[in-house]
Amino acid sequence: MTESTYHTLDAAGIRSLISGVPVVAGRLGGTPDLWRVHEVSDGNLNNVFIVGGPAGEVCLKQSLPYVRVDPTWKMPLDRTYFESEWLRAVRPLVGGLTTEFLHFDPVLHVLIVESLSGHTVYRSALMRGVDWPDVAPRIGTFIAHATFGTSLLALPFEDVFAARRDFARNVTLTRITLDLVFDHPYRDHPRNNWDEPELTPLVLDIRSSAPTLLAVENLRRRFLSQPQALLHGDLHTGSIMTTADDTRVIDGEFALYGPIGFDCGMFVGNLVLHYFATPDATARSATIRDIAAFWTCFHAQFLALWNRDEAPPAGTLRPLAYGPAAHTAQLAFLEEIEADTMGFAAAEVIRRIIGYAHTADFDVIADPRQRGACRAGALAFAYYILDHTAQIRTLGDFLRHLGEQEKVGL
Ligand code: SR1
Ligand code: MG
Repeated sequence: MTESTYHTLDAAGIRSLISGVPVVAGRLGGTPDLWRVHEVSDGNLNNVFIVGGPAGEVCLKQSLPYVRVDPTWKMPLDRTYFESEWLRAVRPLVGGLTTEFLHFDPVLHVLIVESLSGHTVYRSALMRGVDWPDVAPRIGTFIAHATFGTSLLALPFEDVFAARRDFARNVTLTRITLDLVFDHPYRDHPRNNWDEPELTPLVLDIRSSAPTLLAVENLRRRFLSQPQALLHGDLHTGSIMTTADDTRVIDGEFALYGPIGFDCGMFVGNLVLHYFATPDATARSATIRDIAAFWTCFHAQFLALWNRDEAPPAGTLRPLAYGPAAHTAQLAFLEEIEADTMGFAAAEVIRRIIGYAHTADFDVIADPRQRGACRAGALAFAYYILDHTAQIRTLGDFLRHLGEQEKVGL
């Protein structure tokens, strides 16, 4: 008999749950005794399992009442609900660039989606040294379609307001981002950590730079007060599963209405981390190419959606002006997203180096001194971007400065 209250699932519980969900059981085929359950939990927050049967596989994710990697850090269970809602909202907009939604259980806080066991986490693929030039532009396409399609540019304001109300309840994970990205790294906090003492003078410089702190305050305010579109909210390279030919954005549990440049910036920031973790000039050039291709694709697709010929749905905001001035106004909105992208990217780099949640990118560097120097290079770059917000005005400027870092830390 299935229990009717929340409990963390083991293999037997998973078989029992799925046997009551025909759409999932049918996908696995056979009977529950034939289903293999394999735990693949990898992220910071949840338990994740791959379940396979004679006919196919699914992926099952269950919220825990705490942070998976730190059980003393208690958490409510609602994050799989927000991930389900995010998936249901964006999947029709982005098609095969995310996973297929199969089932959500509101008592067990379980989300079941299509399995991607033939795909690799993008961060792991980058660390292995693959060069898949189509992945970054696909992420540009993903963000353009997911954000345009959930914004006031594509939906009646009544629908946008209803979605904002729903995702505005995702306060626990929004609080995590606010604290871990925009607050703790800029002061002494027990959750901050870095291994290399040589980073400490740089950290103290960052914390005493008024332009940098004001730039972070501005980003923090924009993160909370610019509900432009439904964001993924944590779009780092570990939230992407890919092959050379097929790319999926997963893990939308941090979803919220916010500034579009936040998703762009998370992605760009994680490519910047990869850049500094790669002591190889060819791979570094490929990363600069990828960031440029991402932005070019996002920009072109967002504009194309805005200017498509088909009539917008009834109730959406009717354009009041056309012609060159209207086009200039569209470009100005994209410049605002571009400025946000650079700022959020820099904030993401800083928190991944000195904050609570680091990334694995630098683990590929065996020599601790070289690893420290590469981390210092990334930190110095992000500091420069925030400290020179007024001078670094375009992503071209950002990438030119990145390209000048060849010698930094190596
Ligand atoms: C306690 S959660 C820490 C980090 O992991 C997630 O993936 C988010 O990036 C969050 O900031
Ligand atoms: Mg995640």
